[in-house]
Amino acid sequence: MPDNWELYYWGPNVVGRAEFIRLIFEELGMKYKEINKGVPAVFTSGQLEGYPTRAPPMIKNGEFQLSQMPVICMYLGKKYGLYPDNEADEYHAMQVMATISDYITEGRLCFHGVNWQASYFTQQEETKPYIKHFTTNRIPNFLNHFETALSRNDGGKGYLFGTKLTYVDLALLHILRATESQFPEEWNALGNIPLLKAFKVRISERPNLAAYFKSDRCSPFEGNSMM
Ligand SMILES: N[C@@H](CCC(=O)N[C@@H](CS)C(=O)NCC(=O)O)C(=O)O
Repeated sequence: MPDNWELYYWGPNVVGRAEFIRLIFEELGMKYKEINKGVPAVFTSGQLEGYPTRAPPMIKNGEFQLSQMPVICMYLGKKYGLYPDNEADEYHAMQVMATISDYITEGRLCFHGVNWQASYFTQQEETKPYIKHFTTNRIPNFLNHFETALSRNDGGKGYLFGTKLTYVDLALLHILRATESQFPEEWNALGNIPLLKAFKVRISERPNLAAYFKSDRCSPFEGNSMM
């Protein structure tokens, strides 16, 4: 039976954590159906059948459903060949994926420093120092680390691991696009991440991804949070 994936999120027009998963399906040229359950309460209340999911994104194929974005990416990467080919790279890829998850969590937190669940627009003034701290200290800290990780494979001219694209390259692409979009001044001022900047251009130009970015399936970043 062919795989028939559904992607559950806040909506097809919301970029967020679902985008990591969309990039995998798009790169693979796989069809997927977006299901908008509207509010996370649908997940926490246990209204969904099948294995419990606390918060979106979630993927579903037949009886099988899975949440936690980094785990979904690893699962799809392994299943469809976007995966490192040796054990050391396999676990280093998981390490980078976990660090990417830390980065977006910190990035989101700084826009919601007063109330994690309330809209940014209710805490715009109070969050200014948190955002400043993130852009001044944390963006360079994380991106310098990713620059170093990339440089360790083939001088940083190809992929993070080995000689082919993996799920973690796509995740790295997403956070670089998000960072440039949300913090253009800081992004442009970052002079010490040349490999990451070239990587972002190079991976974005892959035919399926380039077509996706031009399509109406790809929504713009909202501009009021990390992504
Ligand atoms: N660690 C989880 C975080 C999931 C998460 O925070 N989902 C957001 C949307 S991007 C949400 O709806 N959260 C509701 C909640 O946590 O109650 C992941 O990476 O998937």
